[in-house]
Amino acid sequence: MSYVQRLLSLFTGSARPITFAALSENPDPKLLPRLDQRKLDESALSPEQRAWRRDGVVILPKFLPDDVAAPYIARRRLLDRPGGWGSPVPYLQVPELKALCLWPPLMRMLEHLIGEAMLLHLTLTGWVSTERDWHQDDYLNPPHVNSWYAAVWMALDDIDPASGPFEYVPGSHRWPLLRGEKVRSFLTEEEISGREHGISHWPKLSERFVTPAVAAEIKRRGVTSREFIARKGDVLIWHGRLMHRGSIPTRPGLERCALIAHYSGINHRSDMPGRERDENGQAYAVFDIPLH
Ligand SMILES: O=C(O)CCC(=O)C(=O)O
Ligand SMILES: [Fe+2]
Repeated sequence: MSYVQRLLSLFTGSARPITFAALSENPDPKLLPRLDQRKLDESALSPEQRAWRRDGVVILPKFLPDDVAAPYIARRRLLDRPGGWGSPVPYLQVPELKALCLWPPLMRMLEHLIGEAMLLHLTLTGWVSTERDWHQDDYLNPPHVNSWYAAVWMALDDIDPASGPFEYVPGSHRWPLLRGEKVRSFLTEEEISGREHGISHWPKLSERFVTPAVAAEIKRRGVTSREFIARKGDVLIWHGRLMHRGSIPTRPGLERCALIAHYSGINHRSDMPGRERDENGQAYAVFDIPLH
């Protein structure tokens, strides 16, 4: 929508709230992973695959052994910055981070859920909540990613409920999918093209109408959300279409000692041609982004 059109709609009083329906669609089921198919023989599925299908999350208590997480925790503690590295891909320069994100049992679990080997391409290393309000991650990616996507929330210490835990709506991975193209149609050209350090502005700018649209949809459906109050070593894996947020801490500044890593199906990221493999054969995307 152009600036003039928006201005006009304000004057004519036709500015209605933008609904979730206007921002989302049902993707072609043929393009979705096996566990997202409506019809499926569930008898042969593992408990984790059933949970994934039912809830859009898998919770793995005490999945990370202390000695696997310890090298990264020690390295991250040296960085005296609650927000973590500014780079979206610090795993390129921090070997302890890369090793933890590509830990083979975790990678095997991701493949077990998505149905193909996964490619690491984003990490969030802050030890505070992102405070990013309701969204599905999938729409922040190109449309062909289409649920060939998973993100992992690793508790590196016991999580205080006042620190702004991860919050999600179980089963919302079966809702229609927010689409970047639809979201951008409500922004101006300048808002869409704006970038800083190679990062687009539109996801942040669109929160002003995406957040209320999703909040209204949650209310309309009468569903309740859940918080992940994790103990050290617990892991939560969530679906690219799951509605979730980093909740607002009730005690601001309280440490939330977690690592978040995002992955896509290795055959579904033609937009990320630069890749390498670690010594275990696990794949990660390579970008020309220095550590910062
Ligand atoms: O802060 C959080 O727990 C949520 C982070 C998030 O939305 C994401 O990593 O996609
Ligand atoms: Fe997210």
